[in-house]
Amino acid sequence: MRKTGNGMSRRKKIYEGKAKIIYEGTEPGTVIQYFKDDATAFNAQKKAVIAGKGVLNNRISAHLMTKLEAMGIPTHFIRSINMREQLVRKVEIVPLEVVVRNIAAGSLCKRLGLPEGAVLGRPLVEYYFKNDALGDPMVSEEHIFTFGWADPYELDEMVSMAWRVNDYLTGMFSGIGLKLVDFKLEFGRLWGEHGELYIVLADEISPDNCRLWDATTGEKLDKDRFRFDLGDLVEGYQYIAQKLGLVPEGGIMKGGTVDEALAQDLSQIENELARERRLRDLKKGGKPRKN
Ligand code: ADP
Ligand code: AIR
Ligand code: ASP
Repeated sequence: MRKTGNGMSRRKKIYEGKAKIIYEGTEPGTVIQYFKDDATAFNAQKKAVIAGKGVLNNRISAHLMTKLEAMGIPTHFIRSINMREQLVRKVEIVPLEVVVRNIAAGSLCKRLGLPEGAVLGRPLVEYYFKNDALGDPMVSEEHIFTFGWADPYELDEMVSMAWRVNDYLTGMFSGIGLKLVDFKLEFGRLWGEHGELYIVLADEISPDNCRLWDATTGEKLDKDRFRFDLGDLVEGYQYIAQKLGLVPEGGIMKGGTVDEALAQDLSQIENELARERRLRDLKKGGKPRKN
């Protein structure tokens, strides 16, 4: 395949969303997620391009998906391709956004008049219908079953995975001085060799869809910096990546742009973990994963 100037192969674009482009994958049953620098908020009413955001989200999401997979949560993630792209299993996206909240913020405060920062008595799981034209309205289990967006088995799987993701990520972020306030997950359907259905974690987990606050200062480090014009969005994302040990102390930005050589180098590390996972499958005597 011919390469374009920015290292991307020419291939079929399947979909372009607000933050990512989906390309046809290099193997059957796969797609490539390309992380753009575009930032949008409030259903794309607010837009900007923020250098470095895509690279950092690609890196952070690849890392978190790999960790979750190692914890036994099935994900779409296969491997990192380069600093902006990752290969994932192609899934049929369940048209729901599953939001888990530990601390009141954002639309929950607006809807119920709660003070921002109130710690919830227990994690709260909410569902939103994934539909940009309608502004992703909040829906109940009854809506989900009535309109057939997911069946009770699928919803059960999604909710139990969402709780496990919350347990794991809350602990992990707390260990590096960050508070996981809330996050949004998307899930997809995958069918096995015998037609069996698997629900897997899809899309991305990054500061674009998690609220993360510094545990000591309370500083917001996520997309709220963009939503509410707090500035320094990429610095917040980079700080999270540094805390996770994904980028060096000095960061990956050089004079407002990404240090491409460094970012490219770092993007290969996650592949080592994917290789480890394949080796584990082989050791267990199971069928090795193709990817
Ligand atoms: P949006 O569509 O909300 O603007 P993005 O810009 O992030 O969001 O676009 C990525 C799109 O790809 C989303 O609609 C998401 O549901 C979808 N997607 C995520 N993971 C997969 C996958 N593994 N297979 C197919 N589609 C996916
Ligand atoms: N989210 C929801 N829709 C899109 C996104 N990114 C995420 C937010 C926040 C959580 O879901 O980033 O972490 C709850 O969002 P809100 O706006 O409902 O308070
Ligand atoms: N992701 C949505 C948007 O881009 C909502 C948000 O993040 O505020 O508009």
